[in-house]
Amino acid sequence: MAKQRTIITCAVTGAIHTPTMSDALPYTPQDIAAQAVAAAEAGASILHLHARRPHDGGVTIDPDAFAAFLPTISQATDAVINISTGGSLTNTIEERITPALRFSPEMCSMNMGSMNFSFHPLARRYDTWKFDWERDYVAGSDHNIFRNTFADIENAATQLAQHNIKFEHECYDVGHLYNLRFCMDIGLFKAPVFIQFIFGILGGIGPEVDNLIFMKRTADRLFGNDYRWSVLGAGGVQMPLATAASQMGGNVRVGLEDSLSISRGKLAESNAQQVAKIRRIIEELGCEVASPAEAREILGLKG
Ligand code: KMH
Ligand code: ZN
Repeated sequence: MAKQRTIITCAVTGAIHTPTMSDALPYTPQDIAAQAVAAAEAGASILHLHARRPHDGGVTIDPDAFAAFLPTISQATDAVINISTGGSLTNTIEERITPALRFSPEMCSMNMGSMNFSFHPLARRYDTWKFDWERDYVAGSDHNIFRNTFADIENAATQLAQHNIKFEHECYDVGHLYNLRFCMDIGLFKAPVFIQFIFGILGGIGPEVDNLIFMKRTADRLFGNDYRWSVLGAGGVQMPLATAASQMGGNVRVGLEDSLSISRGKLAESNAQQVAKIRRIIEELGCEVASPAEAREILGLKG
């Protein structure tokens, strides 16, 4: 019997962590490109990308900032480009989709509900030595509401429809699965969909394996064979939940967007180091990692 092929997505820099938290977090276009290429060489077949301001590492949704690294990545690797439409918590949906509209990548994210957005206390277990969690993630911001109303989702889906982009449907809680089912029923998204089950965000479902099983069981009921899935654990649950997902037949997402650590109390040196670690675990446990061509086939990408 053919071995299961597991797709590794690497989320290279994101919009949450700041360069003050880890020297490894890339924020110049050169560093984002170099780390993305190294992650692909280590086994990531999808690269989930945000842009940052080169002078201070702050988040930007300016398409020109994406233009500063996308060609370098595409020339150096065959990996699937997945552009974030999450932007930052202060951007409107209209602003957040401008990079995807301009570059028409094979994939982009699609966030499936509004929520409070912070890191979950249970996901701190590797990271407590380093961060002031109250300041950095929970209390310090007036902007920790992540807005993704049905109107926002419809707006984004309608504008992006003509580009034939495969969405990474970001589902942070079980209700978001029902939101996705509803949006499919009214014709906004076509089957099969690709769902990212997200754990470790305070405001979403808690980061326990029991909840992963619950999300999977609910998705099975709502989508039947009409979905593929992956797991993202933020913070210290990144590797444990990715390992569990790979053993349940799912795909995985790692990268410095989601966790700055490589193991308990130890910062990761790079995105590639996290990719190499989860690849080793997946292979040692009897599965194989999907190539970019295999990821394209599994997800039915436009190529
Ligand atoms: N930061 C992750 C928890 C997006 O870019 O649209 C989810 C994410 C969202 O990657
Ligand atoms: Zn993202």
